[in-house]
Amino acid sequence: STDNPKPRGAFIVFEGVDRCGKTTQVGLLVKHLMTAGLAAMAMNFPDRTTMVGDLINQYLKSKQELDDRSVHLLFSANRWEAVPKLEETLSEGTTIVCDRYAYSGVAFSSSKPNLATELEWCKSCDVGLPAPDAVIFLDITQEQAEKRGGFGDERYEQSDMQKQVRKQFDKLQKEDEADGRVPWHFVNAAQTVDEVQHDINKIVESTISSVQESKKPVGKLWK
Ligand code: 2DT
Repeated sequence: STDNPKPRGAFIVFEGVDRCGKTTQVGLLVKHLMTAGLAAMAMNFPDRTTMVGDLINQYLKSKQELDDRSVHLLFSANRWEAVPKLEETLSEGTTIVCDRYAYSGVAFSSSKPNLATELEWCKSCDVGLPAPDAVIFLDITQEQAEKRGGFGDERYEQSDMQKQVRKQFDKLQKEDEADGRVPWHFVNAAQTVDEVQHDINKIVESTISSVQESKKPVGKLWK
C-alpha cells in the first residue's frame, strides 16, 4: 500500500589505503547480504568503464598527464555521472556497497603538494552528492599494508603518498564526526579476512535496520 512503501536501500561506502582489503570485503559483503535475502549491489569509484573513467584510467596508468585540479574534477564528475543510477538503485530497496567515494577523492588530491592547502576546494565539487549512511574505514598501518605485497605501478602507489592520504582521511573523519551526520566505523583490517568480514557484517546489518526504521531519505554530502 502507499502507507507502507518499500524501504530504501542503505548506502555503504568503504574507504582505506591501498592493500587494506577493501575490494575483497566489498565482494564478500554483497554475497553475505544476498545470501541473507537482501538486495545488494557493488559499485566502485573510479568507474573506469565510462568516457570520464577512461580519461582517469589513462591518467592513473601514466599514459596521460593532467593538471591536478583537472583530474580532481574528473574523479568528481565520475561520481556525479553515476548519481541517477545510484539514487534509482537505493529507491528500489537495493543496498549499495561502494568501493571508494568522495573521501578518496579529497584524500588523494589534497595529498598532492599543489593542493595541500586546498582541502575545502577539493571537497567543494562533491558537495551535494548522495551521502553514505555509513563509511567503513578498513584500518591498517602502512607497514602492515606493505607486508601484503608490493605496490602495483599505478600513480599514487607509493609509501609517502599513502601515508599522507591516511592523514587526510583522518581529517575528513573528524569533520564528519563534528558534523554528526555520516558515521564512520573503523574496522581493524589487520585481522583475518573472516574476522574483518564478521565485524563488517555486524555494522552493516545495524545500518540497514536503522535506515529502514528511520525512513530517512538519502542525505546530501557535506551540505
Ligand atoms: P582503485 O585502485 O580503487 O581503482 O583506485 N582516487 C580514487 C582518487 O585519486 N580520487 C578519487 O576520487 C577516487 C575514487 C585512489 C585508483 C586510485 O584512484 C585514487 C587510487
